[in-house]
Amino acid sequence: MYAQEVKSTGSKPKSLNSMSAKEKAFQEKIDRGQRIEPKDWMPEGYRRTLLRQMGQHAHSEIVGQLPEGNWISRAPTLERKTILLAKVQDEAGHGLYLYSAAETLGKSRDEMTKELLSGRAKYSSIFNYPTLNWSDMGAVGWLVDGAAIMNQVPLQRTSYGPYARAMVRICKEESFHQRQGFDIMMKMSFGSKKQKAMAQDSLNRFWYPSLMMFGPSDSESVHSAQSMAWKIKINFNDELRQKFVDQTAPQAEYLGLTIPDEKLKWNEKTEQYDYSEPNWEEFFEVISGNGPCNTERLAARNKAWDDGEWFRDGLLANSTKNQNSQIAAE
Ligand code: BYC
Repeated sequence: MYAQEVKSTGSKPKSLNSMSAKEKAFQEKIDRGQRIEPKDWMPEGYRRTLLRQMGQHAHSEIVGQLPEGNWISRAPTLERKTILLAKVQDEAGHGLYLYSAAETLGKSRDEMTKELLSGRAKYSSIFNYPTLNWSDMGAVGWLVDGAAIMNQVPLQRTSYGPYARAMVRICKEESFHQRQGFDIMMKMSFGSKKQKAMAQDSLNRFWYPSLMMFGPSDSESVHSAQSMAWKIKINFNDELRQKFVDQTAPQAEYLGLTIPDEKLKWNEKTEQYDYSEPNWEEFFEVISGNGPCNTERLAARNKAWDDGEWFRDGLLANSTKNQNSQIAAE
């Protein structure tokens, strides 16, 4: 019950020579850096890939509210509580922009929601890990939002207009989220011994799951080649993961915390950090529905959907009534 059940399949991009005239013109438009808009012709595969990625992205924002929502009522001060509340509200907004942008491709938000609730759609692996203490709010903001920004800033240049435009505001808000997380980490790391130990424990638990957010290693990524040819995706998974490690390692050092990786070391030759890969077996288990919190997360979303039925019905009845009285007045 409530497991994610989607099997990944991807196909290699066609060469220009083997494309139909329409496909070729479409690819050349993308290669020139022009945007694709909802009413433009597009290959069915392009539409499906976008719907898959944007749908997963929207679901991640919505499910991503759960691990943090868990701490709103237990935030240590009123100020921290209002900040966290604002952040969680932002995530809801991101989900809504993304569903709206995806709807321009001809699939309704209700359909996408049903795919999430039934376990037919994926959402980010990271949200299947529990948030056990307040310091996890710091680690989530610092690492999870940090990884999200690394992946999402390039998506502002993605080829599909509505997606690229939605990403602009999302990225601005995500960067506030990342800073609030780092601020919590500073308070904890420079606080009492006990607080510092909590911060270290959060880093230990969230480090590898954050690295997994960038997706499997390039050799295992089934969609990268075609998605990059269509500029739905701008960077390879490993490229962004490396950038994230390079950005985060000095921040951990500043905090006086230790990244749980004995191999992590600055490499003078490559001018980047060497680091250990996450446990990919664990990643594939989590995205197949067998992570620590998959069942709990989908059960919570299903409950929210069921509990909100009376409200959706009320809105619909009110809108039908308004429409009918408008028609009667005309
Ligand atoms: N979790 O061929 P690949 C956020 C799936 S943060 C779950 O490399 P692709 C937030 C992948 O979908 C996160 N599944 O795929 C932050 C595919 O399965 P399907 C949301 C994953 O699409 C803080 C299969 O593995 N961000 O929003 O080229 C608070 C093979 O992978 C994951 C986005 O969604 C994963 N980590 O690349 C609140 C950004 N990684 O579809 C919210 C947009 C891979 O064949 N998305 N898979 O069944 C992307 O940039 C890309 O979709 C990915 C994956 C880099 C994630």
